[in-house]
Parts: sequence; structure tokens; C-alpha cells
Amino acid sequence: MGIVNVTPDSFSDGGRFLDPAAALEHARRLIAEGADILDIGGESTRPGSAPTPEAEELRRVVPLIRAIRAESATPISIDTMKPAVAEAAMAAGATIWNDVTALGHAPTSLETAARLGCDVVLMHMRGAPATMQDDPVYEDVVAQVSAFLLARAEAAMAAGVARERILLDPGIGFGKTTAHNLLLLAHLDRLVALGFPVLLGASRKRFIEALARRPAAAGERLGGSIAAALAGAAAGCAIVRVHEVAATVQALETAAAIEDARPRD
Ligand code: HH2
Repeated sequence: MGIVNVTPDSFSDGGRFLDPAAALEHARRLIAEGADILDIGGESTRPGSAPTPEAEELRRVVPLIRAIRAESATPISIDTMKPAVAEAAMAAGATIWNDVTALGHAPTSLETAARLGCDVVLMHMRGAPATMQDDPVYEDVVAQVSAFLLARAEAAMAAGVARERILLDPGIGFGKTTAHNLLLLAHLDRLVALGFPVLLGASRKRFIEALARRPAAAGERLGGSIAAALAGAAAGCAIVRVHEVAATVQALETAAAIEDARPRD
């Protein structure tokens, strides 16, 4: 899944693709590099970010989705917490609702997802982006994130979302310390064992710099991003959400080929 952020303030590429022509060009490039899905976002969820008004978010994402759909069959995901934005995105040609609030932001989110019949990504976040990094504490982060995701999947199904439409995401960096992120990355197999496809979004996130021996600005975290993507693939994650598609695809292909060549007993 390649990321197209149409925002002025995303943590790693804010402002680069706010211009519609630049965003479309970026989407084309990610498809050419091997993205199987494009994730379009019009509201930044980086730590401390302010909410985006609905009309502005619609203005950023809907024409872009239409333009991509007019020239490509690559599946499109809309990264939004607003039901009205998800609905407009689906009408424009998206088929996946990626919601960092696990359909918990608006009272109508669950029923809207059920009515739209789209795939839904349910992500774990602690609190809201404005405050989520204020001293996050968990007793057992893997167990708590798993329990939360399972409860949200059950709520979605109770509202009428089909089981096979649901994907789960641990929400790396969303209300988590570096230690929490590492525990989640080391136990992705436990999330996969819940029985839903798992999406992993670790690309360019801050924990990579926290682990590095040298400072690494957001655009300098490709190595760590690939390491996390490979860990996700090895644990059975279905989708990795990344900024740098070409290098990630190459890494995944090489890792898969090495795995295939391993002796089996
Ligand atoms: N991370 C970000 C945004 N959306 N969605 C899912 N399902 N999983 C994630 O890990 C995830 C996400 C944050 O990254 P980015 O899109 O690069 O930045 P921003 O939120 O600042 O636009």
C-alpha cells in the first residue's frame, strides 16, 4: 500500500503533494513502482496535529480519487475518520475505508461502513492525535491492542460489516512509546492469529530514529521502514503501508525468494 498524503502537515511529506497535479503524479509513480493499493489521506494524524474541516478534506481527496480511478484500476483506500469523507471517496471510486479510529470517531461510522459495503481497516490508537503521545501507559500492550481490535471487529460485525471486509492494524506510533512499538512489531503473529488480515504502518515513523545511532529525519528512515515491513511480512501481515514503494517491493521480493529457497523438511 503506497501512501499519498494530500496534506500541508503530514509528518514525513507534509505539503509535498498538496497540489492536485503533484498528488496525481505521485500516485502514478507509486503504481509504477509496484503498489497494489493507494492510500489517499487528506487529514494528517501525526502526533499533535489539528483536525481538518470536512469540506477541506473532501476538497483534497475526492478529485484526486476520481482522477486516479479514471486512469487506473489500482484499488484505492481513503484514510479518514469522517463518515462523509469515506462515503464521498467510495462514490469517487475508493473501495477501502482506512480509519485510524477503528470506526469510533463518529456515532454513524459503523452503520456507514456497513451500508457502503467497503473493506475497513480498524486501527488501534490511544486517545486522539493531539494528545496520544502524552505518556502512553499499557500493562500489556500486545494483549490490550489485540483486545481492542477484536472488540472493534465485533462491533463492526454487529453493525452489519461483513467479516471478510475487516482488516486490523496495531497503529504503530499512535499513542505508543518506542518500547510499545517494538513489542507490537515483535508479536505481530499474535495479531495475525486473531483471524483477520493485518495491515502494518511503520514507514518513516519516529521510533526508527529513536532506535538509530544517528539522527534520522523522516525522509531518512527507509532502512528502518524496510526492516519493519519485512518483520510484518514474515509474521504474515497482509498489507504494509509505506511511503517508499519501489525499495519496499524489492525488499519483500528478495525476502520471499530467500524464504522459498530454504530447505524444507
Ligand atoms: N499511519 C499514519 C496514517 N494513517 N493508517 C493506518 N491504517 N495505519 C497507520 O499506521 C497509519 C495510518 C501516519 O502516517 P502518515 O500518513 O505518513 O502521516 P500523517 O498522518 O501525518 O499524514
